[in-house]
Parts: sequence; structure tokens; C-alpha cells
Amino acid sequence: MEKVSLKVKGMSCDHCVKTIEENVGTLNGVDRLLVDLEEEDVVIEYNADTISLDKLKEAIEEQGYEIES
Ligand SMILES: [Cu+2]
Repeated sequence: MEKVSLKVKGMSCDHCVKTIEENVGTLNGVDRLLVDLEEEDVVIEYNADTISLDKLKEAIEEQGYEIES
């Protein structure tokens, strides 16, 4: 199990949190996803055999958010 913490720009409210939880947190291979709105942090625990970090980043960007790191 891998764990990554991403800085994500553009999340402004609970709706954004829900969007990410529902569209990224439910992806096959994602075990756990936590959004910290204040810190602009998205912490994801995932199985790298099933889903790549690039895919996770893509999924966040597809929802209209920008990844800083
Ligand atoms: Cu929002």
C-alpha cells in the first residue's frame, strides 16, 4: 500500500471535497482518501499494483483541480 499527499489547488468548499471523494476516492485501487480543505491537501492510500500515481493525479485534474506537487 502506497500513501501520497498531494497539494491540490482550486478546492474551495464541501462540494469540492465531495467531488474528489466521489470521483477519485472510489477508483479501483484506492483504499482511502482524505481531503484537508484548509491545507489544500489530498491524502490518498492506494495499491500501486492496481492504480498508478499518474492516474490518480489525472483523475483529480479531470474534475477541474490543479495539482501543485
Ligand atoms: Cu467547491
